[in-house]
Amino acid sequence: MRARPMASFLYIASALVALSSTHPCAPDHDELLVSLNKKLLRSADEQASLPNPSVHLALRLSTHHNLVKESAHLNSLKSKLHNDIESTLVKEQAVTGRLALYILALKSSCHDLNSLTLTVDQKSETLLTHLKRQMDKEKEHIAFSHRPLTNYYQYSLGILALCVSGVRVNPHVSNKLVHAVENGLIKNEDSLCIDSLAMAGMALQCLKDAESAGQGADKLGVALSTIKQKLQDSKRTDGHMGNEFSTGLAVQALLAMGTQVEKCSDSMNALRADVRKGTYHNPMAISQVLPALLQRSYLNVKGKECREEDDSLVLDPQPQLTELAGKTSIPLEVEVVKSDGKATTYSVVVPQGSSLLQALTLLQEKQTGFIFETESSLWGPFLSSVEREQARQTDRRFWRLSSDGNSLTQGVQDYKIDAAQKITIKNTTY
Ligand code: B12
Repeated sequence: MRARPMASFLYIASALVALSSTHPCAPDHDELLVSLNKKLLRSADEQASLPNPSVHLALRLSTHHNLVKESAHLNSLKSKLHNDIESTLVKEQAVTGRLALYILALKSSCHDLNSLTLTVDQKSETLLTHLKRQMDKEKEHIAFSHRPLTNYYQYSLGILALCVSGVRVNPHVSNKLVHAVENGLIKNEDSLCIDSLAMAGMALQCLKDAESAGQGADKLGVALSTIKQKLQDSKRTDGHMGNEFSTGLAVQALLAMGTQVEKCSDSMNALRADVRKGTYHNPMAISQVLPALLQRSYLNVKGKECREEDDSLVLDPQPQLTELAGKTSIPLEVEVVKSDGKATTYSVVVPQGSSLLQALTLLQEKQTGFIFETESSLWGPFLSSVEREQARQTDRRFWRLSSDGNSLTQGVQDYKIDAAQKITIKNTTY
């Protein structure tokens, strides 16, 4: 039989193209991306009391879109979140992180930022003017008490939002972040500092790219190297940096800082492994992981043009959830340690698979004296008061959650009780 060189060449070439569109390390990569993207779109579609700007940002940074639903979500941000931020400003409470995320979300939809204003004391000013003012307050607070009004995560988000919007950032503001990085002041408990360092990395990289750093350029470069090193050093044997919930931001930061994070790298494999396990169901978690898996970062908002976008993402009908009857009962001990060190232990039996929130509600209903309250946040309910004792952020205190001595990596709504254990809720300083 005569060989047909042209046909063989075409065959090999098309096989190579097919191979390059899947990944040798993860043939299901694209499938996982679409599943996360759909979960995020579904969360945006549900009429939440407060639409989440981080969800919008991630939807807009994606390659697949549902333009009608994204535009409806944008409108909802412009009414509900806008009003929420305005009323927080009226109460003179810090709103740096939310305002920054709102600006990033608007930018990601190519919305004209100057067309929106926030009105406080009958004075209407643009969002960017308000953010600049928030950042000045944060900076004054650092000068006065060595820490921001909110935290370094939100401080970095503030710089990032101003920078990607093309606003010159006051060098005194950016210097305070560089100083915090260089002096190891960005520390939260456990791995929480990886998220904050990652956000600082994206903010400082944006400043470096804008070349507005002037004389501070050298210092910026040093701080960026420090962050890069710390992120790389935080890598666990399973490939996660910090923990499952900080890796997305850490990957985004490394990409923004010009470090190659290949699709088959340890960290990407670790993220995909957790997508398969279903670890990322909280919309806030998905919103931080999806851009990383797409090898994008929040810095990509800067050059976004919103032209000729794909419009192929559709939501499948939601599967009916059937309650499993006859669940196993799990005995749970709940220890509360108040600020004076006094500890009380309670017992409760809960159906296997209950959330910690459901377990605490059952315990409260038993009227043993245990009572609690939560406050809503972008991550879900935040435990704020236990046995009438508040752990206030203004006092740098919070109710720290742990199970058999290990700090929880999820909050009360997401953490599921699958086996007998002792939950400790301790009023802690940070
Ligand atoms: C700073 C921070 C804290 C600070 C917040 C106070 C402050 N003023 O600094 C403190 C130390 C109190 C804290 C506590 C906890 N945190 Co925290 N925190 C963060 C961090 C680094 C930034 C949050 C932020 O400012 N966001 C910006 C603004 C715009 O969003 P926001 O929703 O308005 O912000 C508020 C909430 O996020 C809330 N908050 C902070 N952490 C958590 C955690 C949960 C589960 C909830 C519901 C709310 C919440 O505090 C923020 C400030 O008011 C994030 C990192 C990240 N990737 O998001 C982790 C992060 C959200 N925290 C996390 C965790 C696990 C906790 C704890 C459950 C730890 C523990 N073992 O107790 C507790 C919450 C317990 C409780 N009482 O309900 C995880 C959540 C992962 C998940 N899947 O749920 C993250 C992602 C860190 C990580 N990589 O593990 N946290």
